[in-house]
This record gives sequence, C-alpha cells and structure tokens, in this order.
Amino acid sequence: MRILEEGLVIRTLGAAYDVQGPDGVVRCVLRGRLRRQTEGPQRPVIGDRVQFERVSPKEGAIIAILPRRTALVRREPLDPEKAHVIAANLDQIVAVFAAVPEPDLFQIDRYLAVAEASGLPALLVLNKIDLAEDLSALRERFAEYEELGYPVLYTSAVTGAGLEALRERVRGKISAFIGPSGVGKSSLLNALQPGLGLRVGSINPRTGMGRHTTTRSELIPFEGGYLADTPGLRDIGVWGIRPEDLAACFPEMRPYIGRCEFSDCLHLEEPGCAVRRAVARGEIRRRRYESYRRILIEQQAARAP
Ligand SMILES: Nc1nc2c(ncn2[C@@H]2O[C@H](COP(=O)(O)OP(=O)(O)OP(=O)(O)O)[C@@H](O)[C@H]2O)c(=O)[nH]1
Ligand SMILES: [Mg+2]
Ligand SMILES: [Zn+2]
Repeated sequence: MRILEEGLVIRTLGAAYDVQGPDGVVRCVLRGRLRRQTEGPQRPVIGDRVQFERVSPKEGAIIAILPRRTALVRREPLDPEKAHVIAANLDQIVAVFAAVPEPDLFQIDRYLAVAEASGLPALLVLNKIDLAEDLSALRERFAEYEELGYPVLYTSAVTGAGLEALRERVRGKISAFIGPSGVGKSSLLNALQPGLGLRVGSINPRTGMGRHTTTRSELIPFEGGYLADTPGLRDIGVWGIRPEDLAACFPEMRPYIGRCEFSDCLHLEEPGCAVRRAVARGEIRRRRYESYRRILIEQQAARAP
C-alpha cells in the first residue's frame, strides 16, 4: 500500500528537492507527470506543499504539488504569459537594500512593484546603518514609504541594530529576503539565527557592490515560520508586469484607477487622466509617478522587437 505524506519544499537542488516532512528532511525526486515537465509552474519551488512517497527513511518521490496560496512570479519580458514561480506560499517580501551607498529609490520602487504584482505585502529593510553618517536624514528620506504603508526597518548585521524589530516582523511567517547582491541578506539571516553559517560575500571596495554569493534559494526554519535567503537579483526591471496592471502595483494610484477618460488609459499622455491630475494636485508624489512611467517605458522597450 502506498502511503502519501505531506511536506514543505525547503531547498531545490537541480533534479532533487529537500522536503521538510513530519519527522525530518527527505530528499526527493519527481515522479510521474511531474518529472516530464522540465520547466514552468508545474515544477516544485521553495514554499510548495507537496505530497510525497517515501522510498527509504531519508529518500522519497514527490507525487503532487498542492494548490499554492500565493506565488512570487517572474515573467518573461518577451512573453508575459510565461511565468516562472520563484517561491510559493510566501506571507511577505522583505526587500533589503544597503543604506550606504545611498540606494536608488527607483530601484526600491521596482522591487515593491514586483511584490505588489504577486499580491504580497512588503517591508523595506535598510541594512548597514553602521556605515551611515546621518541616520535621521535617512529616516526622513524614507518616510514616504511608511506613508505608503510599507514598514521601513533600519538594521545592521554588524552591530545588531534593528534586529529585534526585524525578528518581530518575520516571526511565525514565511518571508523571502530579496534585494540586490551584497546588501547583506545572508548576513541578516546569520545575525538573526546565530550558528546558521550562510556564506557571506566580500565587497568590491571600489564599487561597493557584492558578487552573487548566494546561488540558490532555501527556506530556513525560524521561530515558527521560515525565512528564505535568495540570490541577489541583478535586474528586477524585466519582471514583465502587464502595462495595464502596473498602476495597481502603486498603492497610491489605486484610488484613481478607472476614473480616467479612457478605460485603457496607461496614465502617460492620454487626455482626461485622473492619475496625472492627482500628480498635479500633489495627491500622488511626482517621484513615484516618474518611477511608474520609467518601469512602463522599460517594459515596453524590452518587449519591442
Ligand atoms: N558594515 C556592514 N557590512 C555588512 C552588513 N551586512 C552585511 N555586510 C557585509 O556586506 C557583504 C555582503 O553581505 P552578504 O550577506 O553576502 O550579502 P547578500 O545580500 O547575501 O549578497 P548575495 O548573496 O550576493 O545576494 C559582506 O562583506 C558582509 O560582511 C552590515 O550591516 N554592515
Ligand atoms: Mg546572500
Ligand atoms: Zn490615466
């Protein structure tokens, strides 16, 4: 008789998957229909709940992926219908940036838009505040994100500053740490969970940039939830959100959607645009609106032949 068990995919290793079962981690291969699909949404990803069959105490085969509650999705710029799922069943995104050198707000806007497009709440972490000369200026600069509803945390993996607040935010949830390479995602996880021993990169002193130290995503059990360490993303600009869906990824624009003269308004040059009227009246920050425009134009350029 076949006994099916249920578990959580915590690591993907090419053809194999580590599944957290009720009594430990089981290394699984894919079986049946799942195995014949080489790519796409039918492949297990971290965070997936799966049914597996054991072939030995520490080995098994995944039979089925259970329905996903949420999915962090990356789309092909040239074929937005083609979606790659990065992680399933996340509760939130922790978008990490280094406070020094000062992060590019446009890049932050792009990460937040990606979280919104996947329907995931996001919080913003500014790490390396031990290197910041003027923390209150930094706080002032990032207050606009708090106004939009994104919590902003100021942390240092070196001094431990802000780690308690971060711990509070991630406790009992499944959170993915995403952000550029070298900002300290793995370092923060190591600081939250002493003994974890994730590999941490060296920084090019000239550019201040990292070197893609983390190469694959994994879920780490943490205080009743899980933390996902992910590789630094070189470019989150090509995540292929559909043009007509982008405005809804900016929370401050949502109240104006559907109030424009044209129902297919992309809020660029169209007459009677409620979004641009709100920008002119100061109800939407011009800087954020410019980020919206830039993302839209980038996407269109990526899609053009
Ligand atoms: N001064 C300072 N340095 C830090 C801090 N956090 C991380 N670093 C350093 O930044 C470098 C990169 O840290 P990682 O944790 O590897 O960065 P990452 O975001 O995981 O990078 P990838 O895995 O490449 O995406 C390392 O040299 C860390 O020691 C911090 O809070 N303050
Ligand atoms: Mg890392
Ligand atoms: Zn409009």
